[in-house]
Amino acid sequence: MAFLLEANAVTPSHEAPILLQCFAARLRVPLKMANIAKIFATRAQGVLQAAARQPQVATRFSSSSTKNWEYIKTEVAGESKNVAVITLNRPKALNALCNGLMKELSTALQQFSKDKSISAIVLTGSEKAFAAGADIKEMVGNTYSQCIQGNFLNDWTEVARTQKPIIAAVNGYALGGGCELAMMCDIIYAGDKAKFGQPEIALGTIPGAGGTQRLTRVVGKSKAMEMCLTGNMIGAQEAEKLGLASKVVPADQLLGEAVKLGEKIGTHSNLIVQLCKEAVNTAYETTLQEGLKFERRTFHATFSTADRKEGMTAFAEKRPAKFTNE
Ligand code: CO8
Repeated sequence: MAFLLEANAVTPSHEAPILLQCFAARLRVPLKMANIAKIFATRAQGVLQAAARQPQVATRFSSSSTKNWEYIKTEVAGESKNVAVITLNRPKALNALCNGLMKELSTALQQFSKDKSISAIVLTGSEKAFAAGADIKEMVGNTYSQCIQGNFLNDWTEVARTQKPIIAAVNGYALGGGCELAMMCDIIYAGDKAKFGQPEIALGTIPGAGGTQRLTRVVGKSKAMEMCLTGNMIGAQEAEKLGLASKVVPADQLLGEAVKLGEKIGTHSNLIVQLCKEAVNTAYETTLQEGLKFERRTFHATFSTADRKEGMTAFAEKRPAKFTNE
């Protein structure tokens, strides 16, 4: 059993149930429900203990880290100052995603991830552009061997790896890598003039950070093919109709609405929000049966948390819940 627990501690959560079955089969041990529940309870506690060990950073970034940003701006927003806002800030290039910008974005995400006072993160750009794609001028001279040896794209994965919920607030152009960046977020709110597209085909290349994969899963093959093979853009209303964006709001209200959404998420237990995000993301990584199994076990694991107990007790006592993220 210790062997199983140890393996589970280092296994990506969505693979855990499959792995457990493999171990059980190899060891000829029947995998009892109680064992599984215990494992997931241990895992939930591990998540919490790891979070407790992380150093607290100030709610607002210290002035030294703020003034060092060259390509982004960071601030905290919301009544409880629990929503981080990262603004891509390279207006002359329509927020083209150069290496420096992506490195800063990764650093800011890591800092906000460690900050226990932050419940959700909003990623936004300017009114004209969320981001007009990867920086074409920076890429123009790249060779195949440089891409491979320089691990090109390596700094692009932080958004998808972040455990806290990330809301993309998209005004203006979200093209190429910009559209892909928005799709790495958990929820997309679109300003009414937003335009989404994968125009790489016109540059003699293809999407490289999820445009052929995440877009296809969201809008289906026919629409994804049309967008990727023509480079045509779609507007905010169509993006909402296709399920790419969950809401369209007037451009000047977009950031406020995104922050409000972050605040609403922040009223819940950060711990349970994290588990819930993981469960929804698992739907994109596995079969329905394995996903359902993962969801059930994660649901069971919530019964090892103080916040599950508090949430249900508060309901029964007709009072607001006071979550402690434990
Ligand atoms: N890269 C570099 N510079 C850009 C980019 C870009 N993607 N987009 C715009 N700019 C620059 C322009 O060159 C211009 O600079 P300058 O004033 O110095 O000439 C400035 O931003 C303003 O742009 P425009 O004058 O073109 O503005 P318009 O309003 O006329 O047009 C458009 C706006 C339609 C958005 C137009 O700029 C455009 O088509 N941009 C390119 C869009 C595009 O093709 N994006 C895909 C890029 S490839 C990609 O994202 C691959 C991702 C792969 C994964 C990630 C790998 C790292």
